[in-house]
Amino acid sequence: MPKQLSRHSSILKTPRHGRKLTPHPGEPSHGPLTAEELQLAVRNHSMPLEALRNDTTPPGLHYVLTHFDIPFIDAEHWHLQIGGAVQRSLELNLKALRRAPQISVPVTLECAGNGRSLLRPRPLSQPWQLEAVGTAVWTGVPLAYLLAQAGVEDDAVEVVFTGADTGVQGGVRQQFARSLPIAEALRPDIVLAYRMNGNELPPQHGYPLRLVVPGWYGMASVKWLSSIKVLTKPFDGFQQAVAYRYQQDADDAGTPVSWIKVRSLMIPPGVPDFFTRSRMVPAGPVMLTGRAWSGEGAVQRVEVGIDGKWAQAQLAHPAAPFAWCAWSMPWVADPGDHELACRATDATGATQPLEQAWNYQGMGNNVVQRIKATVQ
Ligand SMILES: Nc1nc2c(c(=O)[nH]1)N[C@H]1C(S)=C(S)[C@@H](COP(=O)(O)O)O[C@H]1N2
Ligand SMILES: [Mo]
Repeated sequence: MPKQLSRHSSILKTPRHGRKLTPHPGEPSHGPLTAEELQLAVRNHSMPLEALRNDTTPPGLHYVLTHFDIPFIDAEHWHLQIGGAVQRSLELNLKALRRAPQISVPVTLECAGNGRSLLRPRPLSQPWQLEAVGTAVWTGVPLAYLLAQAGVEDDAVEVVFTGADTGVQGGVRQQFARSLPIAEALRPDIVLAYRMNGNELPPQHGYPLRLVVPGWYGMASVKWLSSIKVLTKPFDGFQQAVAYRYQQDADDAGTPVSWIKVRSLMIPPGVPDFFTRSRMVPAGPVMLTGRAWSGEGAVQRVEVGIDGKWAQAQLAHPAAPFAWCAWSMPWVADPGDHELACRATDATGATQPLEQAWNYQGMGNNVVQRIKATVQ
C-alpha cells in the first residue's frame, strides 16, 4: 500500500544500521530533466536500438552504468581475494585465473533502472529510456569452481562481491558491493570474466575482472572485482539494503531487485528525423525485427502491435538460456501515421505491461515500447 504522506519524506531508516539513508537524491519529479540527470546520462550510455540487429553487441555499443568513477587498475599488481567462511582463503592474480578452467557464456545484461525516465513522477537517478541493455559473450572462471577450491563452510548463507570503485551514495561512503544467496553463487553459469566478446575487458566494463550473473539485473554483476567474501549472515551494504529495492516510498523497506523481467524491443524501422527521432517509413512490405529476453523464464511469445492490433511474431532460439532471442514480423505499411509496439511473454506467464506500475526507485520497468512511424 503506498503511504501518501510518507512519499514526501526522503529519509529511509534501516533498523539494522540504525542510521538514516536516502536511496535517491530528492523526491521524484514531474519537472524537466535536471543538470544532474544530464550529467549521469552522458557518462552512462545506452545501446542504440539499431544494435538489436546483432546477436552479440559490438564493442562500444553495449550499455554502460558506473555509479562512481572507473577505477584505474594496474593489472600487474592486482589480485582477487577470496575469504570469509571458507576452509582456505585464496589470493589469485590474473595469470592464476587464466590457468583455471574457462567457460564462455552469452548473457543479456539489462540495468534494473532501464525505463526509469518514462515513469511519472520521474525518480531522480540515471534517466534511462528503453535501451540500457546489451548482450556479450563473457569468458572466464566459473565462480563455483573457485568457491569449491576455497571450500565453503556449512553455515554460509551469502557471498559478497566488492569492486575497487569508491564513492558516496545516499550520504554513505562505500565501495560498490553486492551479494548473492549461496545457492545462486554456486550456479555453474556464473562467470568471473576477464574477457568480453573474445577480447580483454574494456575499462568501463570492469577490467581486469568482473562478475557476470546471467538472468539477474546488471547491478549483481560487480565490475572491477577486488574481493569475494563468504558470509554467515545476510549482507546489509548500501547497494543491497537501500538501493535496488522495489519500494513504494522512501520509508518502505521494499523487496530486493533480482531477476530480469520479460521485455522485448523493436529496431525502429525506416529512417529517423534527426531531432525528434520519429520514423519515416516507405510504403510497402517491411520486416519488423527485434529481440526479447527474460531472466525469470524463457521467452515464449512476442506479439507486435500495429495501431493497437496485436499479432504473433516469429521467434528464433537464443544463443544461451540468458541471452536474448531474435523475433521478426512482416508488415505491409500503408501510408499515414502509425504506432508500432511489441510485447513479450515468458515461461512464467508474465507479459510486459501496457502501463507501468510506479515504484520509488524506478526499478524493473518493462513497459511495452511504442514507436511512432509516418509511412509515405
Ligand atoms: N564495481 C561496480 N560494479 C558494477 C557497477 C558499479 O557501479 N560498480 N554498476 C552495476 C550496474 S547498476 C550495472 S547495470 C552493471 C552495468 O554493467 P556494464 O556497464 O558492463 O554494462 O554493472 C554493475 N556492476
Ligand atoms: Mo544498473
